[in-house]
Amino acid sequence: MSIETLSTAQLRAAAIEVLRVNDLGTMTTAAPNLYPHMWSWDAAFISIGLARVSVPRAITELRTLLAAQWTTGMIPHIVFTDDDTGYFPGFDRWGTANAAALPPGTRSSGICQPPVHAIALRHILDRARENGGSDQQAAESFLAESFDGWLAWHRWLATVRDPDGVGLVEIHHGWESGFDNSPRWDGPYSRVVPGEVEPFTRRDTLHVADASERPDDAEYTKYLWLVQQMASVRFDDDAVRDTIDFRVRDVFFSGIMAASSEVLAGLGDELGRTGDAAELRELAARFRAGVASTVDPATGLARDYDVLASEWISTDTVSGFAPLVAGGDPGLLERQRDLLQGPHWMGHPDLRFPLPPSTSPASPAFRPRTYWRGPVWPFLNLLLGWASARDGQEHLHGSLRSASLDQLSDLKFAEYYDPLSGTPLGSFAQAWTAAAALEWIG
Ligand code: 2M8
Repeated sequence: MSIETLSTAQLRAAAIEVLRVNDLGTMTTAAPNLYPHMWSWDAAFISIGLARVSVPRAITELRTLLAAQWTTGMIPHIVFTDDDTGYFPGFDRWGTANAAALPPGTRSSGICQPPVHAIALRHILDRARENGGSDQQAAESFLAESFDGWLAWHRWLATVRDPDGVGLVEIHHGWESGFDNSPRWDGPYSRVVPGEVEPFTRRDTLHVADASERPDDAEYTKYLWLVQQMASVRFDDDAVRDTIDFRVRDVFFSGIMAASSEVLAGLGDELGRTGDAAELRELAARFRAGVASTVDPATGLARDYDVLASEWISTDTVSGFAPLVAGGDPGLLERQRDLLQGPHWMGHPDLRFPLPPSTSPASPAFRPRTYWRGPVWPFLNLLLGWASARDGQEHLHGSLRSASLDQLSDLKFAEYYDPLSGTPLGSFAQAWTAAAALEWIG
């Protein structure tokens, strides 16, 4: 069914139902069975969708996440519910109970994810002001209440994760990127040699139709080895940097850092926090420049950097479009927009919908059904759409919007989609996919 035959009212109602099913009251699970906890960047996108339905509920989502912020400023990538949901690795396996920076009474993982949160807060505030009245009051007081938390988060990323001030965020686990098993990380992971890893039973493979779509056990052993390495130093930031076998400057994370710092600066202006706003604008400029510095002149795509191997990571993945998220030099962005809409990406002739796959179908690394190795991720298209609207690119925004609405009109709200057949894959009723639909509908 395309969006022409399905009414937007039906799509909206179905998306709202997905958010309702995942709603635990003060947090929304990323998906009903596969991801029964709160994930950091999922929560940000979810709150964008929630703001189209209920501003107070959207605020609650971000407030819950922020309540789990570590004393260092880090916002953890998973906030666990109190229930034993069977998700692996759960709170106990993470070993974060021994971390000095874990706030008392909270249960979280010990790594982070990209900082989309200020962008989400901006959306909530905009919706609240459109509504006026108590929504506006609630969003404005939440901004005042939470600003210091978001500022501490950005400062932590800028200092602890970019100690040399190169304008790129260093990550210590593929999970921090959110692009778990992307070809981006094949090189760094090939050099991770796990020591003794405690025995484990995976649960993720129970919730997908075909286990070959997920990372294999050898990959998972490496993921757990890195967690063990961090736990062995109680997740102390400096000690982790000295211990960990995975240190990569993540260009897409950095692009989000740039964009989000700019947005947070604007929110700081509204509160009269002039000095903080100026500091955030400097961060935005630093990370924009960092992202632009990675662009491979031959391909026009941005690259990650493997710190331990001292080498660039060149892949044909959607992360190469980090400059489009970061914003910046008009010439660079124009070249990137041409590439994005060209035959290796949105314009590839075999695509079911003209949307960017996570890996280009023209790349030998492309796997159309395997998680972060090829499928289309709807929430990423929303992010690219937001950035294109910010930059006045109505045409690109419109193309992403109409193709996304067509894709999502299957009402499955899948975690990811096969770019060639359009088949929904991974978890269904994935909350950030439903949120993306709500935001695209508007
Ligand atoms: C996936 O990651 C988690 C680990 O964090 C997993 O595989 O268990 C990724 O797609 C990540 O980007 C996402 O935030 C998370 C929840 O949707 O699932």
